[in-house]
Amino acid sequence: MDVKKALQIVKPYLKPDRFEHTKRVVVTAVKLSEWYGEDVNKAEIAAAFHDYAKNRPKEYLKRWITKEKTLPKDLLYFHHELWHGPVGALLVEREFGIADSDILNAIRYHTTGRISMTKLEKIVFLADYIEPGRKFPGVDMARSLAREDLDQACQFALKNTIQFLMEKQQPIYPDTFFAYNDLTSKLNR
Ligand code: DGI
Ligand code: FE
Ligand code: FE
Repeated sequence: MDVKKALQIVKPYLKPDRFEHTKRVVVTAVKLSEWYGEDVNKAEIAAAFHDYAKNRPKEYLKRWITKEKTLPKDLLYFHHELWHGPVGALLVEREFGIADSDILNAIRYHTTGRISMTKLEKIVFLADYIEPGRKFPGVDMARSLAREDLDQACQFALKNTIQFLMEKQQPIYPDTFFAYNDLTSKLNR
């Protein structure tokens, strides 16, 4: 599939600003792929679909997680923001026949991260975090690290998110800690 087709598919499912965000994530993911030697088409497709399920009703996402054997039930005990990645990956696989597991995992884990992320997973995770429309404390640091080192940039983004959630007394999904710990021990070796 080419990226134009992917964007054409997702457009009707997304609110206008979400679609604009998606296009910026595509552009950012392409840039990161060129810098870090990832397959540009894979990055474009994963980025185009990463928020495919974002604007579905909470109850709809919950129903998928409850019914579908392959989706982790513990998601239901955490913030509903975490549901659109795993459900999105499942829908994209079923509805459009996208079979590349790396692309599906990049969609699935784009919010939380996880242990042993692939280059593509890191690129989509980071592109989502630093796309030019993002404005929050730390985003400029993340952007500058993104030019230097993919792992350092992802580790910083994870740390910043963990700190942000802790400040708000929010629970943190274990995969986010696994991702942070994994990159941190790699970087300290
Ligand atoms: O879908 P987007 O808005 O583009 O971005 P996203 O999929 O990264 O969603 C990010 C939101 O998820 C952000 O506001 C933080 C929130 N969140 C809630 N619990 C967790 C979490 N993010 C992570 N990484 N881990 C959590 O446990
Ligand atoms: Fe998202
Ligand atoms: Fe996003």
